[in-house]
Amino acid sequence: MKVTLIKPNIGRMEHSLYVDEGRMEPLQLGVIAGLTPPHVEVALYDDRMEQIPYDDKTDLVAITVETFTARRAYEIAKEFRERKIPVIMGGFHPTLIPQEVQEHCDSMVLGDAEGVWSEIISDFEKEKKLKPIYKSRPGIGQLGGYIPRRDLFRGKGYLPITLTQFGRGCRYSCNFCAISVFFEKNYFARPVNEVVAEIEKQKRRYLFFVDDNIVAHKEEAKKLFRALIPLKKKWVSQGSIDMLEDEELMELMVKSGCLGNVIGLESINPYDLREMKKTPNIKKFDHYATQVRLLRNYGLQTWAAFTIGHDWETPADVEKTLNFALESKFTFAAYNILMPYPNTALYKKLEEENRLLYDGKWWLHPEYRFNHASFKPKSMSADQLTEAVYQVRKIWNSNLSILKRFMEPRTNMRTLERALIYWTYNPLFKKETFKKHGMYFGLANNKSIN
Ligand code: B12
Ligand code: SF4
Repeated sequence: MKVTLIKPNIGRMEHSLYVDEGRMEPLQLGVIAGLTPPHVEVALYDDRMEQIPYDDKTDLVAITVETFTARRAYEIAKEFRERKIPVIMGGFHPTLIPQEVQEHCDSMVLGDAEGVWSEIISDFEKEKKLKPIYKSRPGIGQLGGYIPRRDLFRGKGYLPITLTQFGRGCRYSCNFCAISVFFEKNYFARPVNEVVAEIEKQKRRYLFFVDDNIVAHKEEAKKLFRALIPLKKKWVSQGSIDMLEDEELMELMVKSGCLGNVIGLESINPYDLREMKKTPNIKKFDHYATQVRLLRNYGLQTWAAFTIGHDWETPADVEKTLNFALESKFTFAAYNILMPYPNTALYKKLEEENRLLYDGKWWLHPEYRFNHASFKPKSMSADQLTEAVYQVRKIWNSNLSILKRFMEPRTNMRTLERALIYWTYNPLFKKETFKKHGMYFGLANNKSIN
């Protein structure tokens, strides 16, 4: 038996192959390959930089689907199903909106693959067919020490950083976040010894813990950080800003080799932060002055993440957010237009208020373009929001801004290694940001996915 695993891209440039130069290893496909019994042959194709060989012999196709890649995933599935190859889908989008996904595949997994993948393989081997739905608990996360098959990533030109995970989910429930829906506001941490064993099996010095919030359970995080110290690795992750309230946690984090984290600052307006239920950011709010000072003292290179388009936000406020980020000299920043992901509290609110554009399904709409507003904001128009965010990205990524932001002695200029990280990734992220802007989902000239 042969299983073909596929990571779809967001879209394509007309008919040509779109090459994502900042692509990272698709960890979920490595995990699924690791769960697959050794007698089953596994192939992996990544639509972000390679052609999918639809006519190669295979028995089953497994596609990972995010909301942004759903349209392209359906196109790929259609090609295989026309060739009578069954398709199974899993990932965030199927779990968020199974009724839609079901129409485009033969079978799907809700939750994590770990709980059901061996049953799927055995059903297929015995019956040559699958149940329409397999339900698994989300958050099990490689329990039992499954090691992702990283050999499948070789030669595909991924960034030289190993993706791994310690915890899954997050206890907070920010109203726009797909994570809190997928994991039902729960957090799960893997046993530290299994994570350490996995890290020791790979040779790279740089690691990316893809956790949604690596400090979601501070005591568990401390256990991990203590165990990382002797490994002498360098790592990045994502974490909520309340990490800074725990001095012991931060000192261990730095000692264990942390270079910096993606931190969801979201907004500098306390009304918007309250409205979106960004609980970790609201306590003793002083416009992040304390947190920016502490992050610098710890020498962490922060990737500040903002969501733009909240109810109280005007174009002038978007500019204020940019100025704050520039003054803070963050190493990287993401200015994401607020996106109503299916089944989130934000989606339901905008739906009730009749503010969703693109028939309420921007991810499927043939006219929707990446990084465009998909709902009617309250304090500006949808076009103004799209344009404001585009301008902010232009200024943030300008050569002058990159040079000025570098001049931060405790973070970006701290060591030669930090400077190299800064100068390698800022130009790369800049290039990718503008390459993807305005991209249609799926094949640009494909108006129908059915
Ligand atoms: C690392 C990461 C990135 C990396 C890229 C990673 C890569 N390999 O290329 C970067 C930073 C570049 C990135 C970019 C973006 N990301 Co991202 N990313 C993540 C993150 C944090 C981890 C992904 C991961 O490796 N997880 C570990 C694996 C093991 O878990 P998993 O994917 O959930 O897979 C398990 C199950 O879902 C299931 N499963 C998954 N697929 C399949 C398939 C089959 C067949 C089966 C059976 C089971 C199955 O089993 C797996 C094993 O347990 C996730 C959040 C998360 N917790 O996963 C967000 C996440 C996937 N990203 C998200 C988004 C929005 C984006 C962006 C669009 C952001 C933006 N505006 O630019 C971009 C573009 C994404 C794209 N497709 O091009 C959202 C997607 C939301 C949604 N509803 O789809 C998430 C969920 C974050 C969030 N807070 O909402 N991302
Ligand atoms: S803190 Fe981050 S991961 Fe947790 S619910 Fe909020 S946005 Fe999602």
